Amino acid sequence: MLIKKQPDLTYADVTPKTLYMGRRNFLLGLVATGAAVEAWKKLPRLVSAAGTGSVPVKLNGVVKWPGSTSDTQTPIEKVTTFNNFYEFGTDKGDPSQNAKNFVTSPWTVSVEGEVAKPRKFTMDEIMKIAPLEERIYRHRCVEAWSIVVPWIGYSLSTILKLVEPTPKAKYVAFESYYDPKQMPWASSAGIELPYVEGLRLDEAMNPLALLCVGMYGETLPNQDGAPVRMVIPWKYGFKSIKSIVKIRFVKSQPPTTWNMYAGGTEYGFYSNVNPSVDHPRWSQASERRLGPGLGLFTRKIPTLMFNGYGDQVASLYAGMDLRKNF
Ligand SMILES: Nc1nc2c(c(=O)[nH]1)N[C@H]1C(S)=C(S)[C@@H](COP(=O)(O)O)O[C@H]1N2
Ligand SMILES: [Mo]
Repeated sequence: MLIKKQPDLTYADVTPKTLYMGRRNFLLGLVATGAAVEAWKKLPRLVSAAGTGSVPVKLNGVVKWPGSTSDTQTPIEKVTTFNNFYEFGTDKGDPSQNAKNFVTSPWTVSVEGEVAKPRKFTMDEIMKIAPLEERIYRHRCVEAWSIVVPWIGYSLSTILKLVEPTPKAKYVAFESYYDPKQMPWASSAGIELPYVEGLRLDEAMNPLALLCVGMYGETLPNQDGAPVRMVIPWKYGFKSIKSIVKIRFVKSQPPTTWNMYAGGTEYGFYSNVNPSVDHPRWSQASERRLGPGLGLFTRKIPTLMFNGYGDQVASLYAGMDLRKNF
């Protein structure tokens, strides 16, 4: 493990190398050294150095979704420089630096498997299938930090219905783009790639599950999962898979990247936000919110069951033991 004296700390140094530090040790380190503030002071430099590749463009005609949270939004500067996107490096500052030249056009998403009408959607088609909505959601990472983001997109169910799932379809499997040439950092990420995720069909059809093409009024920055990603606000952040190329309807529960990690002992398939079920290596009872202000984090707040979206999703899990199905 790399240990530096405080004055030498850089932004990258205070971000988690989960594979040799562990997510919990990262958080403890951040609190213990006060390095978060130091890191944040350096951020403006990182931001101005970014942006030589494809740049987000303004999205017009976006309608305001009525269910948005009134929680204070996290500033765009923090959401776009504090990322988890292991294909582009495992430090929080890596994706904003390393994904600058990520080629996201042309792009297609193949929707296939147990469906009557499999189809490849171009990004142009995806942008026009339904009116784009701005939905301000809380996003709670399993590492116990959280952000509040005005995402743009529409319910995943809209596109799923178009391909007409057969009665055999019980789960939906997602796959991220993976190109070792564009993502040389991926080989040391310590997870299996391409990144894969999955939902039960009824979870995928829940209106809250967002197919996301933008944020803060613009198309997605590369580091946040351009050109199209999922946002599933009642589940831990890693379920919200980025840069999707394939959506496949399947008969049985699909493998997922973080569930495969550590033999499924650390990250469950469901991974619903749940303050009463701790991660084996840390508590999930509270979280650090990234908000406005000089420091990286504004305050520590209690974590809510289903991240506060229980009214809309709790019924999906009626009768299930959420400790067993964590
Ligand atoms: N393909 C891919 N998707 C991913 C990840 C990743 O490493 N690769 N990280 C996940 C995790 S752990 C989180 S918290 C969110 C972070 O999204 P953000 O960087 O836009 O905040 O993306 C998720 N989607
Ligand atoms: Mo996460």
